Amino acid sequence: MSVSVHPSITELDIYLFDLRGYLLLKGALDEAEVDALNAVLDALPALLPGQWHGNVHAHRYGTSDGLNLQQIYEAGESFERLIDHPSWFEHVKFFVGGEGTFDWHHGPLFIDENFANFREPGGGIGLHSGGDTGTKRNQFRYLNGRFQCGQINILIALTDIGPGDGGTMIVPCSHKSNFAHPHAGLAREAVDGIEAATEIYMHKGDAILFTDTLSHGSARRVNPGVRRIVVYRYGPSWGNFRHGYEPSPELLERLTPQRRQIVQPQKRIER
Ligand SMILES: O=C(O)CCC(=O)C(=O)O
Repeated sequence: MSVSVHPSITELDIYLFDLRGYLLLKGALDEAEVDALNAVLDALPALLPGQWHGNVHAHRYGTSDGLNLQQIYEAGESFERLIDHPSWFEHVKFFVGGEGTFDWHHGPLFIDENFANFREPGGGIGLHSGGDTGTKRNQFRYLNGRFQCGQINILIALTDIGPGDGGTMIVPCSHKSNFAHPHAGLAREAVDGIEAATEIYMHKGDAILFTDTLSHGSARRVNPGVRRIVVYRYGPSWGNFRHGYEPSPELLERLTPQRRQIVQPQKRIER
């Protein structure tokens, strides 16, 4: 069976994603959308890791990566719209793939993690992932004429990210690497100066679409102020939550059918 290619996905998108493991989606969100997302974040109380505000959970991965607000799609309609945003939805569906196969048993996609991240001066995250591990959960795969990737990330800038701001860094093509980068490791806390890694500068509203297999991390933020990003991670509909969260009944109630299916692909079986 041949796979359908949505008209918004160009031959160049396919070529570059396959080659480099990522696409930069310039202006994925417009100014009004970015302002609305920032307004929601501004209105939230300051939270410490482990605290909840409604159905949003404050969390950290390490010591330097900054605060994450997990389950951020619970924070309001402007975050709900990101679930199937037209700037990336068809691309994500295409690269996760699975159309017409058992992978689509419960629909095309599932979001296993979604969060806003606040990166303060001094913060960063070390280089992680890479094709060498063969990890199935986030694998990059192109087989028999179709993409079948385990995890596609959408990382959206909510602030401008330029030199000194602690931009996302990637090693282009490393989703196909057979060897671990000798300088990889979260213990390094930032990717600055690591051979072959490039920093991606973004205007607020730009997004990076990337296979999670790609070696990635961020530069250390040295400028004053806080970098804000949002990350939604998509995989096949049979996936499970990275951290064991559940969508709230209120969220499920107010979502459109398409969004509800991405947030909770499998219907609960009543006894
Ligand atoms: O903070 C960043 O720019 C990188 C985010 C990251 O490492 C991830 O999403 O896994």
